Formats: sequence, C-alpha cells, structure tokens
Amino acid sequence: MKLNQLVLFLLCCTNALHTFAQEKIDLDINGIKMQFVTIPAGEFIMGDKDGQRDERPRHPVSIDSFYMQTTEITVEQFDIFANATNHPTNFGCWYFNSGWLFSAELNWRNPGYPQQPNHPAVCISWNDTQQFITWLNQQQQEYRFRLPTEAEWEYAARAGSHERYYWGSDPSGLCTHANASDKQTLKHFPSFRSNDCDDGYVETSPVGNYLANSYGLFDVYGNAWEWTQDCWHESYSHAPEDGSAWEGNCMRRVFRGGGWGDNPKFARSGLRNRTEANKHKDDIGFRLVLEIINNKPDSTAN
Ligand SMILES: [Ca+2]
Ligand SMILES: [Ca+2]
Repeated sequence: MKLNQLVLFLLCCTNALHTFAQEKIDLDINGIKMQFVTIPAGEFIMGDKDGQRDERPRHPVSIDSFYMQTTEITVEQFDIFANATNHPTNFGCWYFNSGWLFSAELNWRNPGYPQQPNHPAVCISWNDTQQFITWLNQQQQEYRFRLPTEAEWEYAARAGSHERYYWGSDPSGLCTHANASDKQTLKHFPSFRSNDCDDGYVETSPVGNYLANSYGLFDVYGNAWEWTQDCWHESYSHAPEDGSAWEGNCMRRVFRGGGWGDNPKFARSGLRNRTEANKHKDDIGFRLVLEIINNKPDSTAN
C-alpha cells in the first residue's frame, strides 16, 4: 500500500451565501492520486421549481460538512484499480447514434471515441463504482470512500446558488465552466441540441479543464454524468432532509450533472437522471466523497 497525504492547506472561498475556510486534501493511494475539498455544512433547498416533475417538491435539506473529490475519476485512476483486481471489460456499453444503442465491443477502456488518461472514466456502471470503492477502502484504514448522496451532490454543485447553475441562470456560461453539448458536438452529432458556444471537445475532455465552482469542484456539469448513492424515486415526496442517501430495494440508481453530449437543459444543478445499476453508458462516470475515519490529519486551516 502506498498512501501519501501530500497537501493540506487553507483556501478562503466565497459563494453566494458565505465565506468559509476550506481544507484541500491530496491523497495517493496505490498510485491513485485524488484531491478532495471541504464542502461546508449548511442548509439548502433541493429541487428546481422550473425543472422536471421529479425535481419537486422542493424541500429543505441540512448537510453536514464533507469532503468531495474535485474531479471525476479518470481513466488513469480506474485503470490502476482494474489492473489490480482484473476488473472485467466484457460488459459492453451503450452509446448514442440517433438513439441509444448497445455495443458488446465497447467498455471503459474503449468507449467508442478517443480518450486520454486524464479524461473521466466512462462506461462505468453503478456496480463498477461499488467495486472500485470497496477495493480502495481495503487498501488503507484511515479513510472511507463512497459515492456522494444525491442531496450532497446537488448541494455541492449549487455552491450556494438557487439558480439553474452555480453562476446564475444564464446558460451562456457553460462553455467556460463545462464540457457539454456545444458547437463541437454538432460536428459529429448534428441532430443534438447544443449550446451556442465552443468548449473545444466533442466527447470527454481532460478533467479540471474548465472553471471550478466556488467550492473548487470541476466538471460538475458535463464531461461525465456522475453516479450517486441513491435509489431512483419519481419525486421528492418523503425524501430524506438530512443529506443521507435515499436507499431501498432498487434496480435503478441516480446520476447527475449532465454529460458531454447534453445541452444546458440537462447540464445543470437540479436535473436528475437514473438507470439500472448494472448499465454502462459512454457518458456516465463518477467522483468520490471522502470520510476520515481516525487520526484526522493536522490542518493548517484556521
Ligand atoms: Ca463539448
Ligand atoms: Ca461531470
């Protein structure tokens, strides 16, 4: 095992609601280098009054402080896990070509388009994320990794904003903050609805390539959709209000944020999506939440 906590320091951040001291934690676990930032405790209104029916009723949710990964898990990071565990690549993957199609030939190593090691791993099922997380947790005792809950994800994405995006309601900011459907997309997918700007990428881009939100999170919209822990529910009626995962006996899990092929209607804070836990799609990946089990490291934050 190689575990090396590299950096821990103070950032002074502001968002629409407050200023807070933020820790930044860099970890190296068996060569998987990941950065996490503090998401401050708070309360927010989950849901979007102008969104889809499943985004209502809007409801207050209290969130404890937690650490969220600044980027999506990359191909390079997933490759380390896969090589260590002989993780299979024979599940196939769904891709879009005038409708969603399945190819047994595609997988996270070859999603059907060119990727670099620093692009987000896609063609990742929810079940894959659980195997990755179980393995990562077995490599050390100081930390516990998990998926964000759906409430945590939306709270972190909003970064204090009640608007459609963390910078407000204007979708024209998308190309500087995210890799989503844009003028590039239309070159390969002329039928897509796209933002009238150019982010430089048809499919996935390097993680962290665009502006972060005020919590220091990159690519919360676009690039790869991101799995959450929660089971899918058709509305927020009776949803937990403490930030915990809404579990149950479910086949479908929630993923968030929009992907590289999604227009501003989908690449936003409140939008919800779901599919079967064993399904692989060429625009779904994940990022992690970090819990410190013991020996909380010295912090220079104040
Ligand atoms: Ca794009
Ligand atoms: Ca994303």
